[in-house]
Order: sequence, then structure tokens, then C-alpha cells
Amino acid sequence: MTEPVGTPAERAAALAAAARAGDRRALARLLTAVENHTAVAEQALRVLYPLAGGAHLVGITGPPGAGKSTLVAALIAELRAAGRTVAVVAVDPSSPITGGALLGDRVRMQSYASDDGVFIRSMASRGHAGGLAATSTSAAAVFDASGFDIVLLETVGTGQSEVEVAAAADTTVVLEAPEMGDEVQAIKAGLLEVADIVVVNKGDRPGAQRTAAQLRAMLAPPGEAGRGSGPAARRPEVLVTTAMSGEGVPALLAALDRHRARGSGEATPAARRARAAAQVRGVLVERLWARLAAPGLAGATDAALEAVARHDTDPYAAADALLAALGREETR
Ligand SMILES: Nc1nc2c(ncn2[C@@H]2O[C@H](COP(=O)(O)OP(=O)(O)OP(=O)(O)O)[C@@H](O)[C@H]2O)c(=O)[nH]1
Ligand SMILES: [Mg+2]
Repeated sequence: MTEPVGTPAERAAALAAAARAGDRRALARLLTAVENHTAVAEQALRVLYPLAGGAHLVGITGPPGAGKSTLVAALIAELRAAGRTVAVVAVDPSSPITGGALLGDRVRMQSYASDDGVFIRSMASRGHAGGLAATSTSAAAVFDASGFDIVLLETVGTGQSEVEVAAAADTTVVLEAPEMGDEVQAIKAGLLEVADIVVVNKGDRPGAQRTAAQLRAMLAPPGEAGRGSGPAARRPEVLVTTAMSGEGVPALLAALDRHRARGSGEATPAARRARAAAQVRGVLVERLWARLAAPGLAGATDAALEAVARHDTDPYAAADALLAALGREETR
């Protein structure tokens, strides 16, 4: 489509309609708008959000180099073979030291350039006003409303915001690699809490089955010897894949479908609430921060930040004082 004209609302409506009609350039523009938090993005989400909810949102997280991008590429191949459409939001690590290839490079090798059933968007993991969770879940909503069957969100599971991104999905897959050793235990504990499915990737490496067995033991409720008893409430399945060859990927897809089918019962309201909370929290922070930076309060905000920087006051007291100042401004 040509560059839409008019007010932000008009441009947003035009872009949203075009994206829903399958216009990839319009979709790309919308995603850029979402990433830059523009007025057009906000208006477009107003239109698109009520139309979203049909896609299966799958978070894929795990430590750097576990094979997330390789697995996403394998899942794309599997999904396309089954005739399903797939969009990917890949939060690429901002540091190149992990040795992991960017998803874009991986998938370019398989060339889906002419396939309308695949759309991949990489986002930098730094500098998201309102938080990574808000940006990536908004991008997911754009894909969802544009009719993709499944939206994969790849994030490196190292920080809180990445965990939030994963937790905002309908189904969260946590990836581990067999040889990662003890230092990953700490990451594991935090990450495993958000896992619906745990995947030990690099199944071709020695120790993969043993790692899977250890994880199964770790995830079993205490006192429960194996199977059967009690409400097997939220014990994640543990699977082994070899993303490089595609081995285990059909089983993972089946597990994803099962989780989704189950989720339409009782798990979904909680997952949807978690997603809503992550999104609203991100926008709230952004809005509050914008008001604090506006002319009326910028002076007070600066002074408070200076005071914290000098250690004259602590961040909690400064935040409370700024919230009080916001409140006073409201009643004026
Ligand atoms: N042996 C083996 N290597 C794999 C497998 N899957 C991925 N790798 C390799 O592991 C390395 C990292 O893979 P990526 O897919 O980039 O991992 P990632 O988790 O996306 O990494 P970051 O995005 O940097 O966090 C690459 O060299 C892959 O080729 C596998 O199943 N077996
Ligand atoms: Mg990656």
C-alpha cells in the first residue's frame, strides 16, 4: 500500500484494515509503529485489540544459546508443512557475545521470503518505553488480529522483563540445553516457574535424557512418586528435541496443541489476566513517566532524581514523593 495520509486515527485505521487484508507492508509499518510507541500504533491497537484473541500465543524462552532460534525455525517448518500460518516476534539479544545466530539469519537460510504464511519480526531488547512485555505483546496482538494461527515470542530468559514476555503468552516453553551445568540452576528456578512445557534441546548431545530426567524429578510435586495422585495441576511436560535435525519437533507441536486445548478450560483466564497485567503495567509506567517529565512536574522530577543520585534520599521515598506530587497536580 502507499503511505496512508490523514490524522493518526485515519492512518491507523487504514493500516489496520490493510494488515488484516494480508498486506505485508502495512503489517510491517504497524509493527514499526508499535515498536516506536507512536500515536498511530496506539490508535491501531484500539482497532485491532478487540479483533485479537484467535491466535495461539506461544512464548519460547531459555538461556542464551539453548537453541531457541533454531527451534523456532524448526517449528515454522513443521507448522507450514501442516498448512498453519505463523508469525514470530524475536527479541534478539542486544549483546552478540552468546554466539547465537539471529533468528532472521536462520530463517533467511530456509527462505520463506515468498511465503505469506510466515512473518518474522525481530526487535531489539533494549529501549522499550513501557517495557518489553508491552511492546512484544502489542506486536503479538497485531499479528493475532491479522489472522496468524500461531504467534511465537522468542526471548532470552535472563531478566525479569523477558520472563514477563514469556508469561504473557498462552503457552510458555522453557528451553534448556543438556551441558549447561550448575550455573544455570539459578536461572532454571525462576524460569521453570513460568514453564508450561520444558524442552531439553540438543538431544543429540550426551546427557540430554539425563537432564530431562532430572528436570522431571525437579518438577514433580514433593511426595508424589511419579504419576497419578492429586490434581496434576500445573506440572509441565518435559520433552527432548534436536532442533537442528527437527527430531522431537512434531511431539512439541502436539504438546503445544494439547496445552492450548486444555487451556480453553480453566488455565486461560489466568494466562489472559497475566498478559493483561503485563500490558497495562507497561503502559501505566510509560504514562506516569511521561507526566512526570511534562513541564508541570519536570522540575520536581529532576530534583528527586538528583537527590537519589547524591544518595540524599532513597528511590522509594523519591517515588512516593513524586506520586504525591502527581496527586496534587490532579486535584489542582
Ligand atoms: N548439537 C546441537 N546444536 C544445536 C541444536 N539446536 C541449536 N544448536 C546450536 O546451538 C547454537 C545456538 O543456537 P540458537 O538457536 O542461536 O540459540 P538461541 O537460544 O536462539 O540463542 P540466543 O538467541 O543467543 O539466546 C547454534 O550454534 C546452534 O546451531 C541442536 O539440536 N543440537
Ligand atoms: Mg536466538
